[in-house]
Amino acid sequence: MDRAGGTGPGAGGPGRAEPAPAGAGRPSPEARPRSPRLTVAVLTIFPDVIESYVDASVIGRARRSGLLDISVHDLRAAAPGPHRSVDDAPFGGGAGMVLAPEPVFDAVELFAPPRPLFLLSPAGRRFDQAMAQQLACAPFSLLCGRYEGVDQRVADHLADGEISIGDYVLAGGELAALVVVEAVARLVPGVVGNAASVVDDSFTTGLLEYPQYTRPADFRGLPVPDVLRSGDHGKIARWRRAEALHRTLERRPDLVAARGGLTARESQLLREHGYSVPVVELSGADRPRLLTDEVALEERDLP
Ligand code: JCQ
Repeated sequence: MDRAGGTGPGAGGPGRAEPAPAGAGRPSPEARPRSPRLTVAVLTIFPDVIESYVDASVIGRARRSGLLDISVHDLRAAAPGPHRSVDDAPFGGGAGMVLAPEPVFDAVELFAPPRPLFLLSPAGRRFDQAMAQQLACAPFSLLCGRYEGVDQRVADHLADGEISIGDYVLAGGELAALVVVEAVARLVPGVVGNAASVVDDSFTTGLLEYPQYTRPADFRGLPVPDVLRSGDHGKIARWRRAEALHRTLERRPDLVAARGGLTARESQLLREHGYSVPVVELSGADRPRLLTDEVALEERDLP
């Protein structure tokens, strides 16, 4: 997904000025901040898994530049014995093993990771963009569970909270921790090249993103929409807004409902772009209320 700033279609279009280079008006990527803009610690029995992904991704570049302080700690570090075992059979019986409290408490006492410390768990609070934005503001730590579970005393008396990345079960918290680290890290100014791309994101605007195209203008007979090659930036912005609204209505009507439905201007914009507008119940001239269930089921064609 690497994109060099200012080299895409339209940047060097005929008769148009080059856009400002990415990073204009901001410190260059090489300018190191005196202190990191975000500190995160990850505790895991697979530190190499976390390290290798972090190193290979955009997070690694930001870490090397001093923007991010990401430390990865081995939960086995404090575990005794030649086997450094961290798990044991569950009291009361049952399948599988449980991550024992002692190595986890010992590791937290040894490494003193920044608080709050969150356990990754399917039983946690659901991670979303709003949580990512909150986490991007201050140091925190992530504890990766494994096996069939983690001794409850870890959640009750060591962790400050539990985070779930979704309603499914992983073999361990490592992938969940990487999801959280990446979603949070890219919100830290300077970690991704273009600050606008973070602001325009889905879930920040409350809408899914509009479709994107790059060269060639015709790929195996599949054309790029003419409007994007028109050079009319007002028209392009309106088309993108209409596409984002249309997609979100089709695929995630819950997101439209969560932002209070469509405004009269948004309904108008959809109609101007040839889209039908879902049945709405007017509850105010400016922000008509949209009946979520009807969005998917009933669409009414308007002139
Ligand atoms: C995180 N969504 C799923 C697996 C037990 C804490 O106990 C457990 C943790 C895991 C790893 O995390 C997940 C997960 N968000 O599976 C089993």
